[in-house]
Amino acid sequence: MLNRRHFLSTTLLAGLTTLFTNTKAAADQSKKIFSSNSPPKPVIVSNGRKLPWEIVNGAKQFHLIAEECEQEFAPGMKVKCWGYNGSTPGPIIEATEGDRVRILLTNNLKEHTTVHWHGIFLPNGMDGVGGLTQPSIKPGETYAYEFTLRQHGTFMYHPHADEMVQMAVGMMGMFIIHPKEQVTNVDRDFAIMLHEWAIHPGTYRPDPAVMLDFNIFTMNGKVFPAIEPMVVKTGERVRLRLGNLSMDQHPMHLHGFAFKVTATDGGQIPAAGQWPQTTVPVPVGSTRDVEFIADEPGDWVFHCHKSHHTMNAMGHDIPNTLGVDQSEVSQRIQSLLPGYMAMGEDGMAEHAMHGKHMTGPENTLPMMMGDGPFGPIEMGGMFTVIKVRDQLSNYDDPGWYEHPKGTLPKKW
Ligand SMILES: [Cu+2]
Repeated sequence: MLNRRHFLSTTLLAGLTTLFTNTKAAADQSKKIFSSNSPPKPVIVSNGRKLPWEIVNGAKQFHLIAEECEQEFAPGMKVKCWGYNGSTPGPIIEATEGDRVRILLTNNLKEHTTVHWHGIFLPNGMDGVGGLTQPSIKPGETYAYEFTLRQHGTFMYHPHADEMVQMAVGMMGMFIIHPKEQVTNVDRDFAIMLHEWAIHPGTYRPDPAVMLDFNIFTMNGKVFPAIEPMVVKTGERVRLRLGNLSMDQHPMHLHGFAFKVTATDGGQIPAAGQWPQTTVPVPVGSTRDVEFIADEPGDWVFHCHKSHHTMNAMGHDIPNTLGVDQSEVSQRIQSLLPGYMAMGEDGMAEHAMHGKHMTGPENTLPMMMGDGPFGPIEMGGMFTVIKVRDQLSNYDDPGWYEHPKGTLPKKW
C-alpha cells in the first residue's frame, strides 16, 4: 500500500512537473508511453475542405487565395463573406511535424491583407503581422511564407491586417499539424471552426461593426441542421479539434460522454493535467482538442451551451412578453415596423418555423429549425449530432437512431 501510494504521488508529481515545464518535454514523455507506429489518420472536416499541396523545391507548397465568397449557411440563406479559396472558413491546411511548408497567399480582395499562423512556432519574419513583420499584401499581390513545422497540434490562420473587418466577415481557417508518430490511437478526428456573425435580417453581408450582438452561429461555416453529423462506430476513440476566432467564448457541451481536454493551441496536456469535462470553454483566439471513447450508441448532441448560440437570425433587442397576450399588439407594431416579431406569450417555440408559416425577412433563416424523429428539434446555430452506431458499413449519415425497446421515456 505504501509503495502504491508512493508510486501514485511520484507519478502525480512527475505529471505536475511536466505540466509546468515545457510542452516539448511533455510531448516526448507521452510519446514514450503511447507510441505506436501507425501513421496519424487524416483529420475529418465536416462540411469543409482541405487545401491541396504539392512538393516544390523540397517543401510542401500550398496556395491560399484571399477572396470574397458566397457561403450558404443553410438552404435559404446565402451570405457574401470573405474567405479563402471560395469558402469560410478557408480549407484546412494539414501537414506533419518536421515538414517544410511554403504557403503562397494571393490577395484577390479589394484591400490589403496578410496571413498570421496562430500558435505556430516560426521565425519572426514569417508571423504575418502587417506593418510589424512585413508590408501588407496589396490587392493582386502574392507572398510566399516558408517555415519548418516544429510542433504538432491544432492551430489556425487568419489575417493580421484590418482584423476587425476581415475576421468578422469570415477570413480564418484551421492548420492541423500531425505528430510524426501517432501519439494516441484516435479513430475519428474531427476539426470544427466555430464562428459568429452579425447578419441583420433581410441583408446579405455580415456587419463588422457589431461587437456584442451576434445573431448567427456556425460550425465550419454552417448552421444546424445544415451541419453534417459526425458518424462514429461504438467503441471508437474520438477527437474533436475546436477553433475559435470569434468575439465570444463558446462553451461546447457534449451529451452522453465525458471527454478530456488533451491539448490547446499551446501544446499537448500531459495525462495528469487532463480534466474530465462535459463542457469545454473554447476561449476567443484559441483551440481546444478533446478526446473520448464513444462507448454508448445513439444520437448524441454536441452544441454551444450559450442558449442564444443555438438559435438563428435572432434579434436580441426584443421586449420580454412571456405571459403577455399580444395578439393585437404585434399587428399594430408591424404596421409601423415591418418584420417586427415579439417573443411568444408562452415561450419562443412558436417562432421555430417562422420561415415556413410566418413571413420572415428575405435571406433569413427560421430561428430554430431541424426536424428529428420525434418532431421539431427547436435548435439552430452551433448545434450538431454525433451519431454512434454498433453496426456501420461506412461513415455516411446512418439516419436517426432506433432506440432499443424499453429505453425511451414513457408517458405516465
Ligand atoms: Cu457559443
